[in-house]
Amino acid sequence: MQSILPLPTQPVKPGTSTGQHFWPTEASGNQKIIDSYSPADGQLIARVHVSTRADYDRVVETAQTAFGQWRLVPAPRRGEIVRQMGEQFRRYKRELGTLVSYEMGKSLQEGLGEVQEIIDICDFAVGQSRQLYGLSMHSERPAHRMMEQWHPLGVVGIISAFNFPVAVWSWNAMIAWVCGDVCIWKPSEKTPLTALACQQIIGDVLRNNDVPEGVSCLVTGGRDAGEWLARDPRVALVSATGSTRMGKAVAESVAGRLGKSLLELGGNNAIIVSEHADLDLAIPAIVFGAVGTAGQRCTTTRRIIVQESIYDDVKNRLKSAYAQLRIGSPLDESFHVGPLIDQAAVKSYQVTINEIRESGGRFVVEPGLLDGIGFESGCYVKPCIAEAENQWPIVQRETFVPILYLLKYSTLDDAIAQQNAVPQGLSSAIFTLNLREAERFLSTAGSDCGIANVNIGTSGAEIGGAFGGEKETGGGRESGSDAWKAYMRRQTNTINYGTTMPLAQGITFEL
Ligand code: UN1
Repeated sequence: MQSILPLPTQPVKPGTSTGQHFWPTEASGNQKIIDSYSPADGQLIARVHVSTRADYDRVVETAQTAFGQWRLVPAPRRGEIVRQMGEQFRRYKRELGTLVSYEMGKSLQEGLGEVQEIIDICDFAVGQSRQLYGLSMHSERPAHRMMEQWHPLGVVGIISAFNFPVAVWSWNAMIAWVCGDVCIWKPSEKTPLTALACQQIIGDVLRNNDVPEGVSCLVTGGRDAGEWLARDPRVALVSATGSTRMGKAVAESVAGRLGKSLLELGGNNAIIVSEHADLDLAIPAIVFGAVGTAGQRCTTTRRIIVQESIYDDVKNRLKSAYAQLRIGSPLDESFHVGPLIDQAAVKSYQVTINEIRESGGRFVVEPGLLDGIGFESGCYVKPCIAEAENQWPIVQRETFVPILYLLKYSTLDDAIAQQNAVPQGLSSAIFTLNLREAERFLSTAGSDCGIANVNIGTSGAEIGGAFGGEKETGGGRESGSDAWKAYMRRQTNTINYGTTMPLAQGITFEL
């Protein structure tokens, strides 16, 4: 396939996204470069400089200086700037969505959907900018007033994953900005070009509004750059999305300096399909949840837990639905499923398939690699379904590929127990038309996940809700609801407007 976008021929550099754009990196011969290949066609689409430690330090210093000014800008005015960014993303939706699809490999529909999430969070953040509410309390002392205020934290580090290369940044950055923070983004080294594109898209807005250099920064690289952020006491909050392994490393480093972290890690999401389910709703939801983004969402449906009386029926319907899946270039809208991100992901698909067979799993829909014309990148695999058991180690792990496990249950208690009996706790769903079952699933004795849905699937969460999960998913919440509080510090204020100095708890202290 020919490149569909005007792509830079020289390596592009990270830095800050306002006036000067990019830091002049030392022109040393040993400057490291990230090569970004498209999994769609295997083409090299960009060469991006890896930030050096010196680049990183300059970025943090600039961000710190910018914070001193940005925090003084009234929040609704910061919201107005975010509103203008939303307009820019509306303008460039097609281009950015296409680039997301090309660099990451998700279908064009989903690439455009991802940009839509950016637009939505911009709108949300604009409203939020006028609603950074603190409470007021009644003091126990006469002529005293108590209240709380929310102040910005400072520098926020955002570590994002390849699977949502731009949306997850925006959930963090747009909210952090209206809160008065400044952001340093370290995108996945697998998708650096989409991150640079976002910096370019908002650059005009920042310049036109005289936003100080350093409010929006980018550092590129792999594990090293992530560790710099995690260990750096100048970075008040590190928001990290990715694997549980990465999240544990970040959490330990940040906790070691008593910093704040916000973690969005692995999921092992299940859908319970009751005998009271409307299968015309359930089947498409399961299939989209399992094969959308080629199984590379943290909300991907990985397990379905089916009531035994309808097990064969569900199995057969899924088989015929999977038989209709069309796999091919993500940029061609007639295909449902695109490639995996890279050859390493294909390897983990193959290793997982072997382990399923060794554990005694039986494939209802067979796995396989695709080759030949259109599949030259070697990243295209067949979504598959295996009958398995929940306690198998392979089922307990999150593998970021389109493999769906089919499990069976007899009672709802058993189904909920299986659903919860994994280390992760991100997203979950039940399909039932029975009110008692639905309410039980949502009750304290129901799903233990951060997201629990009724009659919709596990993926495709809207930005208005708080997004995140429990247990090994990390406990963080991003985007909607009151997730903004994670980006601010709470200050309790007590003001004495009287003429005496009463102490709390009735203590007297006479001089
Ligand atoms: C992720 O996979 O990291 O709910 C985020 C969804 C999307 C976000 C997924 N809105 O599938």
